[in-house]
Amino acid sequence: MMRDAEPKVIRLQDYQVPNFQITKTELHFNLEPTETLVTSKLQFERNAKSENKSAALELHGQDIEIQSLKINGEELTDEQYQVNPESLTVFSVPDVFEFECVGKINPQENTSLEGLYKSRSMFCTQCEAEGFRKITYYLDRPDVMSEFTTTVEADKALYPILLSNGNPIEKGELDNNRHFVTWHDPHKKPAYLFALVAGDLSVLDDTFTTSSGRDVALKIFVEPKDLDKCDHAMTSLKNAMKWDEDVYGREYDLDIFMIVAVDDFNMGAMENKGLNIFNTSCVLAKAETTSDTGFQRVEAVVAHEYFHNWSGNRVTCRDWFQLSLKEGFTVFRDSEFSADMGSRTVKRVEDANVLRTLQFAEDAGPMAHPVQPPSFIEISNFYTLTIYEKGAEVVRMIHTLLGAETFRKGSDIYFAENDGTAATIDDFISAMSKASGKDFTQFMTWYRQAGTPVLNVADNYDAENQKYTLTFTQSCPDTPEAKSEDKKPYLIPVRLGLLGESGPLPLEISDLGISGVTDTVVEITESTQCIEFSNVSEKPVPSLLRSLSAPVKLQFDYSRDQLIKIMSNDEDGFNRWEASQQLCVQVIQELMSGRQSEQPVAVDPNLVAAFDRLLKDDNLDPAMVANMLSLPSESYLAELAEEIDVDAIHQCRAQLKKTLAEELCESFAQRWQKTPATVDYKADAEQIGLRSIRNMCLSYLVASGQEQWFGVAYEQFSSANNMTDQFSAMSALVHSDSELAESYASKALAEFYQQWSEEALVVNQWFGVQASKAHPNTLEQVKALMEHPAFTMKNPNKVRSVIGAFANNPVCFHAIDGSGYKFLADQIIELNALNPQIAARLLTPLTRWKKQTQQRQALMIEELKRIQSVADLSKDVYEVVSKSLV
Ligand code: B3K
Ligand code: ZN
Repeated sequence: MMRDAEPKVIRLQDYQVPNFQITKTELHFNLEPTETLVTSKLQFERNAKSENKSAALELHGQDIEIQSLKINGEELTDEQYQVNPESLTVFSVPDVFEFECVGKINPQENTSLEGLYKSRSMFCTQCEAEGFRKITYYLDRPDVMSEFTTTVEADKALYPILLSNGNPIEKGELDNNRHFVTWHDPHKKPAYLFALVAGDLSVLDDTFTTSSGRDVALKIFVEPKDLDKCDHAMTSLKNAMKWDEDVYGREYDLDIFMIVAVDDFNMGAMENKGLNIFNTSCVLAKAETTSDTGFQRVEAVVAHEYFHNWSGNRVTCRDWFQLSLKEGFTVFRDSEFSADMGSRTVKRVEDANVLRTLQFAEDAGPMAHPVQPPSFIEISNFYTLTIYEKGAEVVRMIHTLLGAETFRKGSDIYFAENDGTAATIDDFISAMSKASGKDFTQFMTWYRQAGTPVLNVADNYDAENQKYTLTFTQSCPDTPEAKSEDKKPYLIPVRLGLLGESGPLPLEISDLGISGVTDTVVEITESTQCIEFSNVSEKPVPSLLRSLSAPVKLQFDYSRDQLIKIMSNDEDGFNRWEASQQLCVQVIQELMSGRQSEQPVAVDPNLVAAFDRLLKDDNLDPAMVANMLSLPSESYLAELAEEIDVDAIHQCRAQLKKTLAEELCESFAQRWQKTPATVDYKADAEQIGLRSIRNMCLSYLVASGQEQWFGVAYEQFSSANNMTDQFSAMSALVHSDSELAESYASKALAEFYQQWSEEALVVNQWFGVQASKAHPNTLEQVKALMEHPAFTMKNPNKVRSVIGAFANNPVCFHAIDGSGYKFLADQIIELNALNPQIAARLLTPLTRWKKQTQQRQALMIEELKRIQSVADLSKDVYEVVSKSLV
């Protein structure tokens, strides 16, 4: 971690093919917590594609104590090689040779959770992106693909289960109560997909028969206490396997597929070939302990990792600049899978919320980067919302432009042409282009430019000639890599329709040969472009960017009447939700200006009436009603603001909620009453919808401040048979700003901990709700929670649920005395030494100072500088902090 010089910038334009390939990789692990011996035998040959025919052998490696180095069985002398902190160079090597290394590593002390480490009592690995080099010296780059054979040897009583990629081919007993298992993976793979697990684990077994009739053994390994929480993950896995066959024609390709759940994990999960390793939070689910969102997350992540078997493993990435090739595509795949398993519109709303609050904010912040970044210092910092979520939106746009059938043809071509290779984003686009005959030259802007495009739309109705014109103007703000004026226009697919008095109007766009439909996609390619509709018999309300057909910020000057019209009449469910959000945004912004000019305004009665109609509408999907009643989040409102006033946002949003609650108390109560409570829990779309509307009503009723509802919420909290209902009730009480609610909330919190103290994931939820409370005491509370016996800085889930939740609690984090910033900076400095990836990730809220008020900016910058001055700053934190101070 120590550096004298500034860390090196790695650039896409400098890419060179590897000088060597490793045809076979044979590994032997002698597992001991503090002294694991790793023996590797690697079959090297010079890469025919490399121009440097006499290149020295340069291997990646870090924190490995070398015991022995051999080439073709001959021990190397000190003069023949050189070791640096991050590499090993052997000066002269033949064209084909065997390299053998015995190295010693210390998994117990590896708190970075990268490479081989211990999570509680088990050994596990995380190699993506560059963790394999902490295990043994290697060409740790994704375009070096090798056939792996791995022997794992360990104490038999402590580690009865020994796993690696592929199929088990040999096992046996050894002296000293040790045993071993040898695994062979027939598929060539890059080192980042290597995995090893050893522990005392229980297993849930099942099988899946592929469409061609092969039986695949499915195994989910967990700690024995969690065996009752694996069924949902198993069902999700089987659904995902079937879906990938049906929708993409992709079959699984090994005889065994394993998932292992571990407690200490930096991310959600990892798609290692045949041996996925998961954060427990993304595998375990049970009605009593897991909320509906938890169930949905398990389903999505299990599917995501499974889908990587094709989009990521069979076809991998040539280099890390191509990361979105596998991640964007796979997120698109998992999102379509979830849409097919549940409600498509609800899933789109959820994805749009994440994109527009979190990804748009990233795109506007100091770490903004294109979906294909041109450079990085630490690749771990680029597992971002832009690579994943925006990358998925870019693939979705291709799907929208081509249509499902042609898109599938393109994906078939992509897999056929690139199977078994390390590919690029251009290879993907070329396959889509072959399938469709479409020229993607302009489309590539989505991969090469950072920033969220703004699409401004104005309309004009010419009643005499029955012509309606929409004028689209696009621009993209400055981002670190380019100025707005130097950016090229995007190809923006805009799905749209026109609403008339009594329903959708037929669309006639003669320039584009469109006629007779009520919904279409137009391609905006110019900086300014007009679309002319003919035979429009009345002035319509345009419904634009339906289903969020492009990841842009749409600006159209809607009147409230128009929004209400879209909200109740649009054919597109997504835009009905979007109109409700915009209406709320307008009303909250109006409250904020009133507050600023000290001339308080009342909540627009039109909004109240629209919400009342929603509550009484029994024809709409309850889940959608709940989404439409859900006010835009504080972070979304902050994203929309030019200058962020966290207190005004919080107070005006709360004021709107309270007003709605008071004025519509009756309607909320009725809807709550008539929505059936859960009897026999299922995590299906129907039940999830009912729970969400019921709990949404309850949260308004509690927000009304009437004590009777505190009692009702407490009663639901105590009697609920599932975590969704239990947690929603507690959460409503905790977040109430009424003093009367406090005693109910603290009673619930105490009982909740009592009940769930043995369930780590539930305790994390308990941490999170307390750290998210908008209250002057929250920071003190957070500090106390960090002293709680269940808290440890070494577990990323705990860190996220206490420190992460606090840093994303706008009012408390941005406390005007700077205490929130100072607190976060202190934690980052501590985490920098323990787990650099988590430290860098947690730093994000502090880097977003540009839109804060001047006073806050100064305080935030001061803390960033304090972090920057720390000796031994990891590359991860260095990159984020230095980019945010530019
Ligand atoms: N590919 C992994 C992410 C690994 C992150 C490494 N820092 C999980 C996923 O996207 O499926
Ligand atoms: Zn992924």
